Amino acid sequence: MFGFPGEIVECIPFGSGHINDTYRLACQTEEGIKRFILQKMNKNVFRNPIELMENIKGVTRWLRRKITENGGDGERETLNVLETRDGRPYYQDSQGEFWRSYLFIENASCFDAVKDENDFYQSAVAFGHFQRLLADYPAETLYETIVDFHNTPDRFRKFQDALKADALGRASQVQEEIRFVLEHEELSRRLYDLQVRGEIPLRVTHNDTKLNNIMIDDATGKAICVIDLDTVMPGLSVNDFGDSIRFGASTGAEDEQDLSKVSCDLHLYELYVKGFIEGCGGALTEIELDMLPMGAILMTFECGMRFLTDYLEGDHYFKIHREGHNLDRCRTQFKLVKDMEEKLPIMQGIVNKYK
Ligand code: ADP
Ligand code: GN1
Ligand code: MG
Repeated sequence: MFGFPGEIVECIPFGSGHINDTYRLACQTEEGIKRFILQKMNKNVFRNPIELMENIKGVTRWLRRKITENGGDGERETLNVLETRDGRPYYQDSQGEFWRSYLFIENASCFDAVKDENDFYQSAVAFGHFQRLLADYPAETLYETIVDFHNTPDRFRKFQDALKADALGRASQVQEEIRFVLEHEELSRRLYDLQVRGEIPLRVTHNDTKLNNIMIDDATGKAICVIDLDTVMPGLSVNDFGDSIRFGASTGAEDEQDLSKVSCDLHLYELYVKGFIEGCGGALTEIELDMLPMGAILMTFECGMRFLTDYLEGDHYFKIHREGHNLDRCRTQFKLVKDMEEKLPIMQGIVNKYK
């Protein structure tokens, strides 16, 4: 097991991630309470947890070194992996499940929606900066933890497979959503084609840049730590940008049932554009900058398509908390895509202001 200090006095489910089972653990030690995150990794999603933890160990070691060199706090500004008593970064239980543990980042919070717009701006700077810190990371040493994770045309094919199989007979009730996906086939290839032609660079990116994957310091309001490093792999900066817009610049929750509440807030979008470009520190190429709005549209489209695929397949990828949850999530994403398609010229104008 992990080398937790003292006596474990509390272990409660924690956070609102869709993938792993997360717990907050408290240990009573002589110096007082010490807290940790304990996570059961989702083995349905992550087929090779050992490789995954190799990635996280490598990336966090790299980040800790850079953070400390820049005068930061390496225990708070990146994840710190706890080792087991026999020196491994994971623990495999008798059922074959893989667990890991991190130092709990105290006096900081994760948000499921933007409460203070400065938090959103700060998260943009931090996600951009994260990419900059990893710009010279040896990308060839990273395992691909989920193959074709943001390969949108491949996601499209997987959607078509799910539709063909229609395992639960749900397709007939979601014809409008299915039509929406099919109408967007050509668009779904836009970024992929640029990448294949080498017109847009592969970088080491986070690939899951939701607002609740960043911790905001309670005292200073600064985004201090990028978390959820399961999908750090070579990817596109515009996708990191786009995923943050998808989640954080929406006026409604990802699973809002009243679609009239869902649209892209252009003020929040602008704050994020400004922060992300600053955080990337001039590293983005002209084409990447021009493609930022397309990243927002495509990440939202891809995510909606993934929710719909999971709905058709019987909800075994994303955790659901009610009947039809993935369908509700899919609908908010498609509503956002429609809204952003209409706002595209304005979104491009905003990027031009800051590039
Ligand atoms: P998932 O992949 O399921 O989203 P995350 O790694 O994002 O899992 O963790 C889920 C939640 O747990 C986060 O949104 C955050 O609230 C909390 N969390 C994760 N790691 C830490 C940490 N080191 N310190 C404090 N809270 C954390
Ligand atoms: C998942 O793990 P979490 O909840 O931060 C998913 C993302 C989706 C997101 C949708 C590994 O993110 O790709 O965009 O849900 N993560 C994985 O909310 O599939
Ligand atoms: Mg998460």
